[in-house]
Amino acid sequence: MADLSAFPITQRWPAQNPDVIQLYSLATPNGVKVSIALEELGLPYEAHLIDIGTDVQKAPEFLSLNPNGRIPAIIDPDGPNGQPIGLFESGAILVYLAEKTGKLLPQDPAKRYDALCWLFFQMGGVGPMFGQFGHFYKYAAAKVANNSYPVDRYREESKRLLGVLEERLKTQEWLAGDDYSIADIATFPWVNGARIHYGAADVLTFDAFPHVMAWVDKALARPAVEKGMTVCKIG
Ligand SMILES: N[C@@H](CCC(=O)N[C@@H](CS)C(=O)NCC(=O)O)C(=O)O
Repeated sequence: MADLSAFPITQRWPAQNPDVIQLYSLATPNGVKVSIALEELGLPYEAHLIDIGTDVQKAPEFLSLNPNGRIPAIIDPDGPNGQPIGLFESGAILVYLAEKTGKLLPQDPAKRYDALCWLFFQMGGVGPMFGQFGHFYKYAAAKVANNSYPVDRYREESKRLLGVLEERLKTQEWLAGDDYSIADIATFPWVNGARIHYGAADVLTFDAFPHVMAWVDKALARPAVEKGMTVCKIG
């Protein structure tokens, strides 16, 4: 049985089965990326629900795994050289899982880098911009009731990013080309999240991006996605 005692997070969220990947997450657009990837890859894992609404992600035990105090994070008891490894940042976790299994990332070097371009486009663009848009449009709406600038800025930037995705998906079935990859897994939950969490399909003019919406629906229809979206869900 794997020894995870070097990871203080396991004191607060004990591993029932320390031999499988430990997932610390919540079913947010960043959180579901990892549960979807684990389901797609068929890797055994144990999920620990981290309710970020209670700020437990800022507790010392959680910070010991992710000093940035955010979900998702994982421990793989069977990491490089068979040693346990802890990881945070959803993009890094997706690359790790893809490389561990040799799946969800093209083997061909040029195609692999293309997939990484789209993965980082999500990490540096879609995630932060959509996240700020959702913050001002929904969660902090009362605080900016007299100032439309934050909503205007992040709404327009989110629409611009949707336009970039639309152009790509006019000619490619998936973001990295022919094959579904971690670039898709990183990105479609954010577009879907704007719809279900922010109720912003109209304000982000989703109808103007038909290829993006068809791609989201195609991803959502995958059984592993359906399952992955329910892991670490509250209620
Ligand atoms: N770049 C990080 C972002 C993670 C992130 O922002 N997670 C949010 C939930 S979607 C979170 O944990 N928020 C809690 C907080 O900010 O305290 C990643 O992709 O893993």
